[in-house]
Amino acid sequence: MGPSEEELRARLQRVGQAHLLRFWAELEPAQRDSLRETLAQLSAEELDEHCRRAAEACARERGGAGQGGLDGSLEPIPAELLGSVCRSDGAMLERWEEEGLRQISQDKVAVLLLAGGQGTRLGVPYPKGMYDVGLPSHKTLYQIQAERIRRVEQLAGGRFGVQCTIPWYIMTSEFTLGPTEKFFQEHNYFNLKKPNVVMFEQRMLPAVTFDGKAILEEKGKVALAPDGNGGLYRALMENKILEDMDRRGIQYIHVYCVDNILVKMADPVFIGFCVSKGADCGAKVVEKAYPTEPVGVVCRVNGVCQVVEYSEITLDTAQMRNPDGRLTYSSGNICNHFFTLGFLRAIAEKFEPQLKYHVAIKKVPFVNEEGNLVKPLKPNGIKLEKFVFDVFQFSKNFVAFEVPREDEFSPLKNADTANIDTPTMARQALLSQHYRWVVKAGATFVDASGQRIDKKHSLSGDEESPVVCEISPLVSYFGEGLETYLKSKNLQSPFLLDESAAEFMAQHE
Ligand code: UD2
Repeated sequence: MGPSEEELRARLQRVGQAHLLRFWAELEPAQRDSLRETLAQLSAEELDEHCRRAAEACARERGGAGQGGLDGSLEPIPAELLGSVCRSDGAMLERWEEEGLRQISQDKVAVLLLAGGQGTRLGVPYPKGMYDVGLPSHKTLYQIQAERIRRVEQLAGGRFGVQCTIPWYIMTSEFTLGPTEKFFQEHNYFNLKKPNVVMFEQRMLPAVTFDGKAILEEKGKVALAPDGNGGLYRALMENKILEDMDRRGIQYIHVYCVDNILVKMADPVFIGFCVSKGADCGAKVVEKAYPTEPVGVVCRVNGVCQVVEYSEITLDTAQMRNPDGRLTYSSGNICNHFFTLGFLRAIAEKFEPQLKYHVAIKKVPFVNEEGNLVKPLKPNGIKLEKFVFDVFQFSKNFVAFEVPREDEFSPLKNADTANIDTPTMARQALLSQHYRWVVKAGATFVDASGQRIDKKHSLSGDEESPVVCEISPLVSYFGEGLETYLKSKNLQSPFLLDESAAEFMAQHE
């Protein structure tokens, strides 16, 4: 039993939020319980603080303080902290890969997926990880990621002659936990062992009006939103995830966001690079494609490494170029981070309260005083979010690692009606990559009459693949090992190399 109506009303009245009980008399007992439960998650004082903070931050932002405030203090990230795939020789890349595989083979590496977002821009009513971008296999993002985990476990285990496991931690929110769990159950956890897939939930916070009132989205329901992907650190603590990692002997964690179809799960090269540099915190970056691309930039602010989000940098700064024509702030964040367990512990136990809240101003549906549902045409509500990368400032040894965009970054953000980051673009990015792998492995695509379709040995990142060619992650994680099946073979489009096709091809050399 929670507090009585009178108690609840008195508490809310004290902090100017009694409107949340406006329709109490009309609510069914179950609705009352649920409202009581939501309100119990924050004390009246916490609710008051949250609402004030939101209104103040929003007033500052609307007064123009958010944009440009940082410009004078920015510097690009120093070259010595920035590793790069393109600028490193093959032997070095192999050494990093070997180091990463060694750590994986010793069960010291975990992956952690940030999957609590609402995916509003994509506009589907289910979690983004369940999205099928229309590959020939119709695999969803979750399935692709699960299979990459299995393959990289095999690669590391094979290299060092052991069996090894990469646990998969998945941060969800009230919106995504139920459907994600159900989806994994229905797909038998994509043949991963269930105890090695650990789902946990981040916190939700009320959306607030510009004058500091929590919003009712239904008569008995407060409008809540996840507290941003930086809610991770609090969620790690509240769900005792760091203890779980410690029990398993995990030392290194690869954190990534759900929507990048090219994500290299537990990327051995990135992990090996970070471990070799003795880093406690690292970020993968790609060279920004154009000034207004919606990615944060990794840079220094007053001498401290951090990400400045795309919404928080001015156009003038985003457009600055070096004499060689490259963007001055070119290290685009792709939401792929490396953390040591020790670093995560320090954040969770000590620094988390210092992480700043970012303001998102959104259209939040609400019930008006008459009890009617209103879908606002203009933004009316404030959501406060923490960002996962805001912890870089606490790192003792931060590194960044630049990777080729065409191999590692194609995020699914928008529906196909948009110009960028759409399902079609994600599908094309993967098919082009697989086509490049297949050509490199020595195969040729021919049409029905045996004519060669394309002689080119490599495609540049934004070129469309001339054929439909998909390789299962269970067969190849990063293009490795394909010669065995494909050398000197003539193939026809559409071509799908899954485990059974690979077995067949290996037997019919
Ligand atoms: C993220 C990065 C941006 C850039 C871009 C590249 C942040 C804050 N920004 O921007 O710098 O790298 O990705 O694609 O990281 N999520 C949660 N809980 C939440 C909100 C989001 O788990 O409360 C997850 C979400 O499910 C997704 C990831 O965080 O996996 C990124 O979220 P987003 O799509 O809202 O971030 P975006 O594209 O604005």
